[in-house]
Amino acid sequence: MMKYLLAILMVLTVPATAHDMTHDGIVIDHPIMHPALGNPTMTVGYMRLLNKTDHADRLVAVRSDIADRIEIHTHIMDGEIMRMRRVDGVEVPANGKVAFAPGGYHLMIFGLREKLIVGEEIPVELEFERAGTVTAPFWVEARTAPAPADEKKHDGHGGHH
Ligand SMILES: [Cu+2]
Repeated sequence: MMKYLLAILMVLTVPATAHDMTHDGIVIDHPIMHPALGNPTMTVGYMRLLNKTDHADRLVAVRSDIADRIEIHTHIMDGEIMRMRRVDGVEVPANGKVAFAPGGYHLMIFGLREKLIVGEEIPVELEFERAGTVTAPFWVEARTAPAPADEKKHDGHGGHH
């Protein structure tokens, strides 16, 4: 019951327009996370970041009450093999954009504290160097593509190859 009420409150506090959010010229477009797959304590999140200002900005940290920690990852090619690597931040160029999408940048969510249900919205704090901290609702969406093989390699303890 409590969870039901919280869900209603969250819906009421989210702008009813489009599924994006603007903060000091930074647009967080279509932020989503997927239900866990395999390992129930970890999952991935994606979004697009648009910078409508004349100054480059940088996403430097991501947090949510839903998880112990959220890391920013990218993929790199190691010879023929695609590997994940944690990065300290991601630059969003002035008047530019950066996509977090399968095969590229993604949010790696570790230590999930509850099961994610499709349709829920999870508040996530994104910290930018210039724009500061903004809380964006990440929609829990079903996976539309098979999970990347590398996601399954994450062991949930930060072990990275
Ligand atoms: Cu990763």
